[in-house]
Amino acid sequence: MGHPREIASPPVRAVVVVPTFNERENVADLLRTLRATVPEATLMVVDDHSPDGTGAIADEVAAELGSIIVVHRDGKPGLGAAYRHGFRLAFEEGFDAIVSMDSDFSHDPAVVPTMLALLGDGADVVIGSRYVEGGGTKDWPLRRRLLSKWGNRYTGLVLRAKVRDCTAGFRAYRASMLQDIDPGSTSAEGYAFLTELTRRLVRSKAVIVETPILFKDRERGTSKMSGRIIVESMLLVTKWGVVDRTADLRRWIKDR
Ligand SMILES: Nc1nc2c(ncn2[C@@H]2O[C@H](COP(=O)(O)OP(=O)(O)OP(=O)(O)O)[C@@H](O)[C@H]2O)c(=O)[nH]1
Ligand SMILES: [Mg+2]
Repeated sequence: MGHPREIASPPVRAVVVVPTFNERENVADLLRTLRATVPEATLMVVDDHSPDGTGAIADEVAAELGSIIVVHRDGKPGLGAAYRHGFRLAFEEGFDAIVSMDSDFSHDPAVVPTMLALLGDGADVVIGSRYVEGGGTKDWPLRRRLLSKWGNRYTGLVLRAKVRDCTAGFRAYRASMLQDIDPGSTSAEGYAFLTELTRRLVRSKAVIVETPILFKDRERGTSKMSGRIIVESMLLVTKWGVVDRTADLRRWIKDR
């Protein structure tokens, strides 16, 4: 969406933010793979005191590899809260580019360099998209495929966003753009947090580029997806749609 700006400063310092909850079978492999794929990038694990010891494993790998920040969060777990925390730290540390991704290898680390290059070409945000040409999902049960595909269609329609994958968690942001839309003031707990950011990016007229990804179902560990998180997403998207349409109508009445 939009056109890359003519003068783009390539992001210099990048951080990859990875929220984890009970990912002991994935976290070490992921950190090592990321280090090999993007050796210059700092890695940040945001763990919600996973009972399975994910945080301690991340600490060990961090001590071995260096340039890995491990955040051990207290309090109520949640994807939205973990990202709000991680992004705040990334802003404080002054990174130029912030990548977000899942820790279960559904997001292929090999795509990160492409995403950073697209930021360098002038994108404000690069979305790893399942729903642009060349993208897709692999090994997902039909129920998940339908939920994600139609959930995304509904979200795009309601938010009037030309983004095909509004709920994607695999993204690279120009840090200044992400800071402008103020993730700290969002409220969603689950993946609706990502939709909330999409809505703000669209409203801020960010240059959004979608790059195709193949989303693979997790091979190890267990899903954290729940009915509550799905319902939260549907309710919030519908609420945003009503709020936006009401504002449009008010403007229309005022202008007449
Ligand atoms: N810190 C933190 N991370 C979480 C939380 N819930 C999920 N995550 C992480 O967020 C990422 C996405 O969660 P997943 O459970 O893989 O969700 P999903 O990809 O939609 O579903 P599955 O692939 O079916 O498991 C993974 O890296 C999780 O470990 C949470 O409450 N706190
Ligand atoms: Mg997953």
